[in-house]
Amino acid sequence: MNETFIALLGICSWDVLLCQGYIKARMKSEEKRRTRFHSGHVPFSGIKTYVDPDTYEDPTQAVEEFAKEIDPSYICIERVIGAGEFGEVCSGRLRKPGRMGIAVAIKTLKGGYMDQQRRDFLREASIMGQFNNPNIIRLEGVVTKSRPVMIVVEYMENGALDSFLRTRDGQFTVLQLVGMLRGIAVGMTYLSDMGYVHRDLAARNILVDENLVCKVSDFGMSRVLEDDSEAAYTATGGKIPIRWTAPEAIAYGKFSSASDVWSYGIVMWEVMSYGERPYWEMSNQDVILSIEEGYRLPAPMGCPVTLHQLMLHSWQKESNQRPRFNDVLSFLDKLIINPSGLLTLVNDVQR
Ligand code: ACK
Repeated sequence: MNETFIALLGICSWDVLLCQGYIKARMKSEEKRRTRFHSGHVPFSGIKTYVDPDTYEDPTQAVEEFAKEIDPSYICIERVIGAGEFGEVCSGRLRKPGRMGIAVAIKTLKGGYMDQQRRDFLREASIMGQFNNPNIIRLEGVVTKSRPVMIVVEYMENGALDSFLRTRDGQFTVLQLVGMLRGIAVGMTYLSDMGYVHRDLAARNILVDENLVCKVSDFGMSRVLEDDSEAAYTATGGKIPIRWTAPEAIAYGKFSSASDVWSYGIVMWEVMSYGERPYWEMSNQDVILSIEEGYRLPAPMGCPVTLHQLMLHSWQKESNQRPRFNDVLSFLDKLIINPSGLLTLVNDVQR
């Protein structure tokens, strides 16, 4: 890939090299996994698997194991950029001795919290700290030994993907949008390989950096979706972001990487429509009923036919009929290498 083409995609050549290395490494371990599986051995991918912090008797141990403690004097908070369920989200700088300062986002736990709230807050750090991928938000560390308790992560200049796209309607090429989707697919392939199910994949939970690199974030909520304003209670008492969630996960709580693929299809739709709300003003109940009757979101304006087909594929009722994340990724890679597959737009076909 040449430099201009890479710049067009909004990813740097280093990322491409990393990703190419990653693709090869992953293919090898995927082969190993298949061989082991077919020869009757317990499948073991060779890729590190994610450890659920809830399996620790004392969840603070999980934090100690997976997150570095940061000396609070290294952190300089600059301004408040948002509000989370547990407290403010700020931007600032992390200056470790002998290192260049870096821009960071700092999530704080507001005072007067209960022990359980502190555990729930730090749960995200013990999940994030296990991941190491260019398309997953990087955890810098935590402050737990002094107040306020903080989670420090890399700073993403363009904030959340949904609002980012809404304020830039029509300003990117299809190839740039596909580059963003590819980044998310890289992150999700990594998570599914590690056996981690996100459960709340949506454009609002993707962060965008200054080079348009998209990274998956919001890991605290894989168990409880308290923090997501889109999450609504279902008949079975679970709290679920209905519009983004696969029918089997809504109906009987069957969350899996295949249900994350369904959500990925919705993210594709959000990206190609520049942050439009999925199913517009339909009520959650109507969304559930329409999906059950076979209705699926139509292609956004100007969307290539191939991309809408991929969305429809990821919204198959039967979860085992959906593509896996590595299939999605190779499909997008092929389109990026040969963008002629992006030329036919749905509107042309309809005309
Ligand atoms: O769209 P935003 O600016 O991006 O508003 C939300 C807000 O904080 C509340 O979550 C922003 N935010 C969260 N994490 C980060 C981060 N790592 N870098 C930059 N902004 C962030 C998010």
